[in-house]
Amino acid sequence: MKNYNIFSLIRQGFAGHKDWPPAWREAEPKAAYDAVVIGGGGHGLATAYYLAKLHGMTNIAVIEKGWLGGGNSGRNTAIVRSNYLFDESAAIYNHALTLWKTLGQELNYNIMMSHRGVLNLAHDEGEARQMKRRVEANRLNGVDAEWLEPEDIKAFCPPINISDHIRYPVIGATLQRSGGVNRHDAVCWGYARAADNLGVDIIQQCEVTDILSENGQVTGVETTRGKIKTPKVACVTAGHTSVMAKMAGIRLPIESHPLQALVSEPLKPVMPCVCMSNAVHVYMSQSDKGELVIGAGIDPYLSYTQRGSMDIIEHQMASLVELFPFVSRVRMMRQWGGIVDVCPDASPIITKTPLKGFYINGGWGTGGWKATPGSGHAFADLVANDEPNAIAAPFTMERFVTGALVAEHGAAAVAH
Ligand code: FAD
Ligand code: PYC
Repeated sequence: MKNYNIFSLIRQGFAGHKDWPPAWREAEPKAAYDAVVIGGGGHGLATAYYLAKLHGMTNIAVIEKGWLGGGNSGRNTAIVRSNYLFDESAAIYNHALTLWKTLGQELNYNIMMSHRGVLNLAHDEGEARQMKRRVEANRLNGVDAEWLEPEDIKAFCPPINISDHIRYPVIGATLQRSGGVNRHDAVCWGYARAADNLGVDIIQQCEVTDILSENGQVTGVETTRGKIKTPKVACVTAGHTSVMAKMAGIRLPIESHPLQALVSEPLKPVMPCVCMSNAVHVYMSQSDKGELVIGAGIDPYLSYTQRGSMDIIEHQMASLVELFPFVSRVRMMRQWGGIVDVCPDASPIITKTPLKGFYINGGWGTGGWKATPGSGHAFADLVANDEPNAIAAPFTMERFVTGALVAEHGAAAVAH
């Protein structure tokens, strides 16, 4: 592994950052691989890294149509938490949270993981009852969770408005102290560099245009840079999961929606934690650069455009200004969108398919960032061994036939 330590940083600084070594090779596609991962977002790169590291599969490639992290991985608001309702979800999101804690050290890359705590607000009695139930369920599953009354919320998050005289008063909140935020592009780059060091070819600007098969078995992929033979294709293309599945003759119960976010001008530290509200569809944290990072619910129509509409912004800002009045004096700088693939139960799909050698990891909807390391870890196991491990098993596509759904609309927070 290349050594990137404080001394190399100082050396590079004095050298004027000339000859800074690329973090990974620009690989040319080979004619054949043991496996191809489609999608160079966090989940795809993590999958490749764990395939190489834990399963000895190093003759593999990650194929990305744009640039690494240019999809949802680079567009999300990087909130990490594991406070989902059901045991199956707690298992996978908590697995991810455990991996996040040491991922920076493992990859030798500063992913700026900050466990600053995540508040989920309740605004009426019905919501409060459901959230208190989730706190109990979380605790049974070893997820740290607390219920806070308004005065405790104010102490934890001083800029919040807990007045009774707003349209949706805050009557309580759940708090996951181990939740927080990290730096999404650093995660992608860290995984990419570590996978490259293990021999994985990372190929950008290469779009997969077809999945090739013979007699029910994958034989390769067609790409904009030629045909690549492989017996295993791992499809990790958030926002385009059903498009890719269709190439393999598979129809998925996924709806694709825009999800947008925006950031303010940079401020001095003012927002100490992440704060989310399902009811009014808004959430906010503050980045280490000082920008307020603000998001909303999905744009309700189906679309493959990576931008959102103005009325969502108007609603989210109106709600935010009530909850955090200081925001009314802050200028907003940038807005963008991603495309999120939403399953009927707001849970992901991690699955083998009727086409042997074709595996799908997608449908994470508005909440897959937090799962990145756990998802990659579990999916690599499935791809290497052709059997889902215990953590991924509840999320196969059979659940849409058997009805064993993992309905997480409440815990999926703002966006569903
Ligand atoms: P992506 O990063 O989208 O990677 C998929 C890649 O596949 C893309 O780079 C794409 O270019 C590539 N691809 C697609 N088709 C092809 C093809 N034919 N050939 C080759 N490559 C292809 N989740 C949270 O947990 N917390 C949050 O705070 C949060 N906030 C969000 C805010 C916004 C605005 C958005 C849009 C999403 C948010 N999410 C959040 C969801 C999260 O971003 C995603 O679930 C997660 O990043 C998905 O990661 P991925 O690696 O699967 O997908
Ligand atoms: O799942 O925590 C989440 C989330 C926050 C913003 C979008 N998704």
